[in-house]
Amino acid sequence: MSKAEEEPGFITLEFVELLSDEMSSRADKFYEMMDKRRTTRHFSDREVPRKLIERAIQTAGTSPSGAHLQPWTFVAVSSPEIKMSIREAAEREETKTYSERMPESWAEVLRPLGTDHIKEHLTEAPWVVILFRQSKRIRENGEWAPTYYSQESCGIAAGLFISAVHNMGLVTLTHTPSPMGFLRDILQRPDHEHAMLVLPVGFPAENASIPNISRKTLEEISEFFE
Ligand code: IYR
Repeated sequence: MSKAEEEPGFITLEFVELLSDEMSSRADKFYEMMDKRRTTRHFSDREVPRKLIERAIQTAGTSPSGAHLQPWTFVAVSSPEIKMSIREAAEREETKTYSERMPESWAEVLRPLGTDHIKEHLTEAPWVVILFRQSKRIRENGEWAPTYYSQESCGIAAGLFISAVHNMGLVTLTHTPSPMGFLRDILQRPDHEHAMLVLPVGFPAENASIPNISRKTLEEISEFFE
């Protein structure tokens, strides 16, 4: 009997070691695939089967989380009426953000990305997925208790969602209308759930454009101590 099997609540990790060539080749291929991911604001209205969205959400649900509380709810919307309500509310907030709330230090870094208060992607994309972060949970005795590292946990889950969408040949955009309290009302989520990210998912529009920007190099983003 292995050590793990003697401990109640534990099982043995199933780990299949890869040959070192296979490890390198998978590392290269995954990086090259992910490096082709680009964020676009221009979506086609072409339909995407619900099964693909379910798979992306399931993949996001494999994320590690604080105390394994999995403090996330993914709300997937394809209803044109609900997408329109979200767009109208987002554009109302974003109009104020761009015209009144945004300091020049923020506007200057957004300019190269070509963003504005018009959020066509919220009605054009066939699916709009909203990630809600759960800041609290109910204990078995009915009392409320906090969740832990829910921002970090949901951030990691969002990264896995974005990777899954890219890997299945679709595009998504990380949209953060601000403030985004209206999403709780429209989507009827409880008070302890906080909208964190809006992710339209679909095919890119024909001739979708992207900013001509590049990524930092390995040297710029890392430091090694050996
Ligand atoms: N929430 C606004 C503004 C915005 C902010 C950042 I930081 C971006 O990277 C892009 C946009 C919007 O969604 O337009």
